[in-house]
Amino acid sequence: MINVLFAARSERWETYEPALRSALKAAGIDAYLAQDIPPAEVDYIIYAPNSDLQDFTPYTRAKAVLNLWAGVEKITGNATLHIPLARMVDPGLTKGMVEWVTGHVMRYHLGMDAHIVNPSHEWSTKAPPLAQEREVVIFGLGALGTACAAALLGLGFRVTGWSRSPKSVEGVTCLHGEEGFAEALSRADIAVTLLPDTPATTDIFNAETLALMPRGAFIINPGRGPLIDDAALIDALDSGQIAHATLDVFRIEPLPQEHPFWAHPHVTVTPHIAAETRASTASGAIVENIRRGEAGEAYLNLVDRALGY
Ligand code: NDP
Ligand code: OXD
Repeated sequence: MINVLFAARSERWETYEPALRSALKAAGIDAYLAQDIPPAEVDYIIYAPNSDLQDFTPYTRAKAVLNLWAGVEKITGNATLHIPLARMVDPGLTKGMVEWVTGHVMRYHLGMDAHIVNPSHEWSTKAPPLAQEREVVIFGLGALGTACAAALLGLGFRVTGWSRSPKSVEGVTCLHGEEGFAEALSRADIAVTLLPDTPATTDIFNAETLALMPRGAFIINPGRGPLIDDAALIDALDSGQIAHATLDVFRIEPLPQEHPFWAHPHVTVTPHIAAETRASTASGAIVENIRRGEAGEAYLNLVDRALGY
């Protein structure tokens, strides 16, 4: 029997408890699962970075921390954590992100706003271009970015992806590293930012780099707020360099009422709802890592603490 501590916020327990129990049962793992277990008796910690648990020191027997979130920026710097940390890759989360990203790309591509809000009843017969005439660049070609790339390719868009290390994804122009960044920016009629928040990605979209995008480009950011220099984005929106931005994530969340993004005519704010971890599918991912830990196999989706993701 192993002891599995559920250390995410207690309001998540009701949803996760039955899903985790059934995934543990399906995997044939005999586990005591609870929200409160003496720290020295815990084998695995199911975690969310907004948990009250911030000091891992007393968890002397724990083998791994299994994060319910894809983003790990709030935990990678925790100096009390010395055991493996796995991030969330959940089919439900991925599907949600694909749907959200595709919807917002299509809004821009089809110019939907012009017809949804048309107070002067303008009869403009200019049809939108076909997707093949538009390039979408996905910054971050990981679990989520790659799935979004596949969906957008399926709709006919030209798709470029940018990552830290070299990648090969069928149908996608793959660029990487600093040397590929300027080219990726220059191709981005629509930019989708699915990078993690790390020291290397902070303010990566700033005055200098936004200026390298095609004039009138669109930005969709479901990644993390600090990827974008807020003031530089507002300047770029005011000058028309960037036509519109859809932002789901922010440096401070909830986005403060006085933040200029709320009132900016060329910004759409969504409240960090692009995608969420779904208990039914995420529990399978968590339990697979517990199974691996018990079998002495490598964990899936381990975080590289030095890289920060
Ligand atoms: P992954 O770790 O699978 O992918 C991250 C991608 O970013 C990889 O392609 C990686 O490159 C690339 N990358 C990282 N650092 C750099 C860098 N310095 N330069 C260039 N590329 C870099 O993450 P996911 O796809 O699962 O998630 C991405 C992010 O989405 C999460 O970190 C989180 O912040 C956000 N998110 C937001 C949600 C929301 O609701 N708004 C929901 C879930 C996640 P490489 O492939 O070479 O490693
Ligand atoms: C995540 C998120 O990181 O919801 O999973 O942003």
